[in-house]
Amino acid sequence: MEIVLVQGDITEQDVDVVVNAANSSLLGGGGVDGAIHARGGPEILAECRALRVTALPDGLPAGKAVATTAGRLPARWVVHTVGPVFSTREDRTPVLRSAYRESLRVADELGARTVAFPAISAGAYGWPTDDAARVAITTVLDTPTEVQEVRFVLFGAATYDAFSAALQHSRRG
Ligand code: AR6
Repeated sequence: MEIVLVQGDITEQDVDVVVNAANSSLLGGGGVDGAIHARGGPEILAECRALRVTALPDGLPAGKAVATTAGRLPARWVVHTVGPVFSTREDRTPVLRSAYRESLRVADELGARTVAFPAISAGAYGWPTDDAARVAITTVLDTPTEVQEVRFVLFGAATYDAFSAALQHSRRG
């Protein structure tokens, strides 16, 4: 599997799966979530609402993932996952790892070959960028998957640089 780093907007990626850094409600929010629903159109929210009344009445727990249509996005599917809110009292790294792993598992179920990830939990959920990057890169490299390209789409230069350093470190190690 190849890891590609891009500085840009995840909603513009022409990939099989775009991963959404959602919240447990699945009913939208800011950041990546807001951008995906705004650009992808109402079909995505309609499917999320349907999931809430059928498979996920209590919402999507942190560390889990679920797929919907990608609406008007160039991608074929959106895989919604929920990262943990960063905490100084408790190490929630296993939940962050699970968000990446479960997203790849759902992507494999869909037969996806290309998957774009944002820096899950590194925005509103407050995860320090360098550690978010390290966890993201090491988890994806450790996860058995049929996905051929994992593209991390990072919004700013600081996040891009953190992922770049984490990727170089993993290649040295
Ligand atoms: N493309 C790529 N990256 C982006 C984009 C974009 N269009 N927009 C923001 N980022 P966040 P979280 C970056 O807050 O921390 C939402 O309200 C952003 O700069 O989207 O997991 C949800 O509904 C940061 O580096 O996700 C939840 O309530 C990274 O994406 C909550 O935020 C993740 O930031 C989830 O918080």
